[in-house]
Amino acid sequence: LAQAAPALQVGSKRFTESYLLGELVTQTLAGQGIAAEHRQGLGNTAILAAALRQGQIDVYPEYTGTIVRELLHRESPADAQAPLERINAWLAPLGLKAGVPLGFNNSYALAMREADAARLGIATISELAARAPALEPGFKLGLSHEFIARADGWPALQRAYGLPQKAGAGLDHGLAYQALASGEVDLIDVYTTDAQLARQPVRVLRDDRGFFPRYDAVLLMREGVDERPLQRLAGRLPEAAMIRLNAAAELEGRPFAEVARGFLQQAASAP
Ligand code: PBE
Repeated sequence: LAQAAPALQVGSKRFTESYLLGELVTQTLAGQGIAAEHRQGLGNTAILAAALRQGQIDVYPEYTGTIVRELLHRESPADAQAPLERINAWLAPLGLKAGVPLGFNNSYALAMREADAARLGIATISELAARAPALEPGFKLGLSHEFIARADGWPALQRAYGLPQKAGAGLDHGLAYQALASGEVDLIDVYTTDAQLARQPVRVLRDDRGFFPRYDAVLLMREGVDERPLQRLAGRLPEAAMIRLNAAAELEGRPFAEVARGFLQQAASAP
């Protein structure tokens, strides 16, 4: 008797977009009769990468800049812009590969309340560094835990721009906009596909020194995973489409599985 193949284990990180992409992957497989299970919100990047390498999961949504900087520890600016074939040559010794570029970039950025940014004349990260002496002594950063600790996060950004501010205690990214709006903190790190960016009076500071690499969304998987059934997701998510899905889940409170199903049904009937 042939044994049924074990269900493919799909992972996701603990933020809205990752949950949604994990659902899209799981449902795309299931729709083709491939058993798949979504292990939702397992943790941060380090935890997902370890789970993948240890075979606890088979695939999860990841971002090119995150792969190059955080997983491969390659620091040169050129490496972060490397095409997928190069990235895959670096991933091969780890038994991993990246594929199925989804169609959008989701970068880290810094943001302030619009009113403060306007009053202080801060539009770029360089200006944030230059105006530091003019900021109230209580000017408080509300950075997400992962951003504070990452190779492509706060410590390196601080060095690149000479930012004198202290990182302070980390917060959960899901709470950052609320903390900024209430005045509890004055500066947060954002993800550029966050749905709240369009709904709140915040100013995203221009990365005028080009510190952040591209973070193109891809699927990171174990070498043995057949990526062909997932190819139908390739290029299907332009940035605006991803922001809409994030809004449906985060602002309208719709369940991830339902938002993903709606998207896939629409995609199936589109040319
Ligand atoms: N990002 C930007 C990060 C979080 C914000 C999506 C590239 C990541 O998950 O790697």
